[in-house]
Amino acid sequence: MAGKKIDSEILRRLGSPQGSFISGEALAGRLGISRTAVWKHVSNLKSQGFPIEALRSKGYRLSGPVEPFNEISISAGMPTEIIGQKIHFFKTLPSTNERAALLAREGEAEGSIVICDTQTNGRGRLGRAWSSPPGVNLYASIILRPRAAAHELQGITLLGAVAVAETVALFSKRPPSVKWPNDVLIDSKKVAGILMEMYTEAEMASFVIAGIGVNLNMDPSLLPAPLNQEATSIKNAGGERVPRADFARALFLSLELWYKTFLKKGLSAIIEAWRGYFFAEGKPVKVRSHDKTIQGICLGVDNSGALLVRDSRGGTKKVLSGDLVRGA
Ligand code: BT5
Repeated sequence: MAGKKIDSEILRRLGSPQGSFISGEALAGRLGISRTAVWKHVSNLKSQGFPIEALRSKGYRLSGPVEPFNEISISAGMPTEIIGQKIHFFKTLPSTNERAALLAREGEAEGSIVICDTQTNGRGRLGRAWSSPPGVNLYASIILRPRAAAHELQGITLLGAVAVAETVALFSKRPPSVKWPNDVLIDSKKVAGILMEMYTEAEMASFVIAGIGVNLNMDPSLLPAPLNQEATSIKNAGGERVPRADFARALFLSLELWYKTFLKKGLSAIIEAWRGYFFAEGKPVKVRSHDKTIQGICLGVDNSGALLVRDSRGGTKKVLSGDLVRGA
């Protein structure tokens, strides 16, 4: 039996009847594998966030529900009007942003979501990778079609960050913060990243792909160094196991409300909310932008979402894109 098949067979057997223990020996016998192999599979499932309790004298049992994660569980009771009228769910994709852009080019309506369990080529900015293990996190891309000129959408990444931070705050024991331009942190570690990709036609936006990755139940120690020290998940930061479909629905609602605010009032309303989560205003920072590093005191962001930094000579630098490093 292949690894994944064994995992789902273990979950199935632990799930019926709910709550009763089944010994490692019995599981091994039924699956035709060794007890050590059972233990390894169970450890792996636990690290993915499945609620499995292990007692030496009794064996293993499920200590909570294993929620289904698919288009049906996500769309059940979806409280939105624009986002999520159509959900394209996949077990595996190279990248949800890539698939959403393909669909948008073919005319897919605004609000459609591409979401998957795991990505094989999840993307960050500037060709960086986004680690996307199965069974634990959220990887989604939403197609937006704002009628706006490209320059008006410069700071739209902050819209994604506000919606993600607001949703993380609902599910997390620890408060989230935002790091300019596209990170959400818990306890100074990255819990989510946003990749807004704009496609233009004659200076106008033809569509925007809002790509969002949130670490919900992932055990960051499974990531390679140094990422295992820099990343966290809501569960890892002392939280409960997060039901992925519930989180997804809450996120899409928040995104829709902020998107409507943006369409009505512009970016300044988004920036005001974003500031409430920003930790670096008034603090010394280092910003890497292209091949330059700028150091100084962070003055916050301007109305277009650009970062303002006062350098040692008292001049103010405006940074349109880059990476903020805390504690310069
Ligand atoms: C981002 O880029 O933070 C944007 C990430 C967007 C991911 C979503 S998932 C759904 C959608 N489909 C995609 O293909 N992408 C989007 P950036 O600021 O460039 O940060 C990338 C850096 O974050 C990497 O170089 C790593 O250092 C770190 N990183 C990678 N995977 C991570 C993870 N799972 N958790 C925390 N940090 C991670």
